[in-house]
Amino acid sequence: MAGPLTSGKVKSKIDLSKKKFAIVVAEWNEEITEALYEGAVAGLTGNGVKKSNIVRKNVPGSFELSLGGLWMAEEKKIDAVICLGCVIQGDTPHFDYICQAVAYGVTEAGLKTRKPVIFGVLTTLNKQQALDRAGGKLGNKGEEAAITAIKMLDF
Ligand code: DLZ
Repeated sequence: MAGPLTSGKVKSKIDLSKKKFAIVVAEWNEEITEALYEGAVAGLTGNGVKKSNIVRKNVPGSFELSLGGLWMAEEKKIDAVICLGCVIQGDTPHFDYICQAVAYGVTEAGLKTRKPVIFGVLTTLNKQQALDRAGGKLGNKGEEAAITAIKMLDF
């Protein structure tokens, strides 16, 4: 196996039924980000998180995940934040600027608030690569992001 367990049931010392999660979803490439969202919710509820303890917020694009993620992490009642987006490479350097900015911003949001703020952003060369990772043949990175959040709470 190339990495840690990223789907299914996670062993955890904490009572996940008491933990509150925010999922921030970018509206760009909506077909993909909605599938990531479904995967993230399944990953959380499959591990005992109550649906009523999951708050969803939308932002226009992945670039806005940094601030949306920070705002949610600053909420006292929120224990962890999952940021979901999909950036698909185009013909201009826009892709690189967005990917770098959101990776930096999501990291900053976690460090600033000292809470898990998870980078659930697909950065792909084309739409097929994104579909493969959003419930397709390579799994669902939204679910992986949810499992990562749980593991960080269990640190
Ligand atoms: C502008 C833009 C472009 C070209 N591509 C994407 C993309 O593939 N995925 C995504 O989430 N957002 C994209 N955006 C929008 C930016 O993230 C952002 O919303 C705008 O630049 C406004 O700040």
